[in-house]
Amino acid sequence: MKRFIFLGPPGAGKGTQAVVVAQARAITHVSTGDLLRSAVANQTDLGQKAKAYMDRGDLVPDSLVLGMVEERLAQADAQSGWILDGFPRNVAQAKALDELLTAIHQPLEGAVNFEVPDEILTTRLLSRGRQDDTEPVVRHRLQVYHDQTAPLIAFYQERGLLISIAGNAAVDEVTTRIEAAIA
Ligand code: B4P
Repeated sequence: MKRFIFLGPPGAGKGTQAVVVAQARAITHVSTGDLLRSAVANQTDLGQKAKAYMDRGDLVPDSLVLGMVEERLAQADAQSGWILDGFPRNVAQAKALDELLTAIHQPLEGAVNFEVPDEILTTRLLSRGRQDDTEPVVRHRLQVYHDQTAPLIAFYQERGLLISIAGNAAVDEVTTRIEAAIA
């Protein structure tokens, strides 16, 4: 398999694992969170629009995120495979991704879903200390996850693409579990 999405709550380890798995498979890691943070740091038009949403722990509007992903997947390094880390994050994004992948003839092969209890997520995020990792913002991001992103578990299960991974273990152990599940 060479085209995946990594799904899961904030702090589940999607980004941590996506770096390792993408490198091992020589495919491209596409993190919408990283792309948005870089747009904010560079003060692009997109970054200026996205910043307030990210600071509050809200999802950035679909119209901004979709264009960014479409542009990224058109680049040369994405043609041999990819992991989409943190995208899609709601059903509208998932449907738009389906349409895009059909149009570019690159079907999705697996949706790796990280399962980690909320209390562990909060501890991990507060110790990471990114600008949007304050206690009230983390609480809000978890709520947004449960309301908007968790429905994607059923969405991908219905399509026969869901691969669930218990993510509450050491980083190396989680990598081993993913590699075994997607081998
Ligand atoms: P993201 O950048 O996607 O951030 P995240 O969900 O917090 O991180 P992740 O799950 O990747 O956790 P990580 O590996 O870093 O999103 C940030 C914001 O961007 C969103 O709130 C939103 O505003 C916006 N955004 C992004 N995508 C969007 C989209 N598609 N639509 C709309 N808005 C979007 O791990 C977290 C911590 O845990 C790290 O410190 C790590 O070292 C540690 N850790 C990882 N694995 C561990 C393990 N096994 N054991 C112990 N610690 C571990």
